[in-house]
Amino acid sequence: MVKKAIAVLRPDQPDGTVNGTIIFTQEADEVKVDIDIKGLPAGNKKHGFHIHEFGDNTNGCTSAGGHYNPHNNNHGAKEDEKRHVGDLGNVTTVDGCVKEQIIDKQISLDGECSIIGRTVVVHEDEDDLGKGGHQLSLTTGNAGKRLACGVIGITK
Ligand SMILES: [Cu+2]
Ligand SMILES: [Zn+2]
Repeated sequence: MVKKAIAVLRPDQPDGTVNGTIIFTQEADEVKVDIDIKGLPAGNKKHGFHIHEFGDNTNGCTSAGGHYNPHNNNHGAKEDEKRHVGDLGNVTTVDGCVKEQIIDKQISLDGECSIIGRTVVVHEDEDDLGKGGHQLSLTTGNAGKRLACGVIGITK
């Protein structure tokens, strides 16, 4: 059983500045996500933060595909029962950096909804959590460009 996983975020573009480390720890019925990101735009701003389906970064973060959605739901908020499994909402910067912990019950490091081998993405814009009324709200939360991403791999 996988207990711990890590994703090292790299910028999507060669001139990108965003990087960081995301550590996933499997607890009894939830996963603890420790987020450490640097190089986001200055200020205090929200950025969409998701697990995307594929662990493929061939063509930058685009190759990671859409939000990980094994149950075929609409995009939603982390607190919604019906959402993409990959919908972890937003992270919030302080002076361009993020240091926060998320606890989530839908993602898992094992079994049916395992996120191992998929990709974490941090976006340029705020995720509207499916409620923005934009044509992209129910698929991507209209979170804009992919600034950085990293494949989730098993660690000790
Ligand atoms: Cu995303
Ligand atoms: Zn989604």
